[in-house]
Amino acid sequence: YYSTNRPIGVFGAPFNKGQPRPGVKYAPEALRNVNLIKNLSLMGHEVIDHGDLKFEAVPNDTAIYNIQTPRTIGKAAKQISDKVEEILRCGQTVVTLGGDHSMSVATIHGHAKVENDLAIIWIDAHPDINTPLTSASGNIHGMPLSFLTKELQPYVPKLPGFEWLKPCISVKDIAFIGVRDIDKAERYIIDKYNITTFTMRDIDKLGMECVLERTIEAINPTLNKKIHMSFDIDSLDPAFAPSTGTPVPYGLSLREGMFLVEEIALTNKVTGIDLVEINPDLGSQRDQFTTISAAAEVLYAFFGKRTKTQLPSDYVLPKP
Ligand code: NNH
Ligand code: MN
Ligand code: MN
Ligand code: MN
Repeated sequence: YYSTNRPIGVFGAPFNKGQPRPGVKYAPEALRNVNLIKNLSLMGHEVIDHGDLKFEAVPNDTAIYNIQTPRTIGKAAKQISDKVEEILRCGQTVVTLGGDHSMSVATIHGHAKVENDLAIIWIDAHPDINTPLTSASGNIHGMPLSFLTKELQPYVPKLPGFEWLKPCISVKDIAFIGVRDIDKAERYIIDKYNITTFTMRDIDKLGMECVLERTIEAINPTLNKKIHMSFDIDSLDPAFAPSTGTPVPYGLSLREGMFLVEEIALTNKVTGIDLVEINPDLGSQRDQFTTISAAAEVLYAFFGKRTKTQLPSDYVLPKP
């Protein structure tokens, strides 16, 4: 489990303009309502709650390349990037509660400003590496990694609102885990740059422990880099996370997801975490509860619930 002595800095990024379903902005509130912050502290960590950011629409934000509100998204992303940078500069491990996955363009950017050599573990049904020119949907939540990777810049047009963004990672630093819905251009990019990818089939075949060993071997073999863990709730099977915008069948079981993050935590290298795409507006009340609980449990697993029992230093085993 996570056992560095860094405090945990949590903030909410209720951002929803990277895709068309507005309810994803209620996820930070829903996670707070299940006492996420208090439960993390109960695991023995120092937790600092930095509250939720507020975002504003930029007026006259005209569409470009099928992207509906580029300036509004770019402005929010700048706020998120600055917040991540600020929290890391306080020496805290930053946990960003999304929001849709477009926010990771910002969290990784802010993280890379502080840790200039960063490895990215992208746990998702989707690889989110479309460019504005290849995306069929125009939804930026399917594009963040194309904006961030140096190698792809010849193919990525500069969007209005994103002038501040500097590509800061390499395709060599990314690993995809749990992917099972890959668009044409994404397939091409993954093959062309040989991006480390573990599909559901690879997980079945190798087992999760081996998948993570190979991930570290590929992107951080000497563990000299800090790790950014971006967890899209749609990596989980819809049975465990039905309330998400683009559920994809045949995904990770909840226990597989928890084991994966427990193993990642053991590296003691993670300084940034995203938890994204939880949409408390979608599905039945039961679906919503299932999804929010699953998201919280994934985070608790990372931070040591069920592997670490809090024991007072003066504990005495009672004698009869
Ligand atoms: N690949 C699709 C797109 O570009 C879907 C992306 N949706 C996600 N990504 N939820 O994680 O729009
Ligand atoms: Mn995603
Ligand atoms: Mn996804
Ligand atoms: Mn092994």
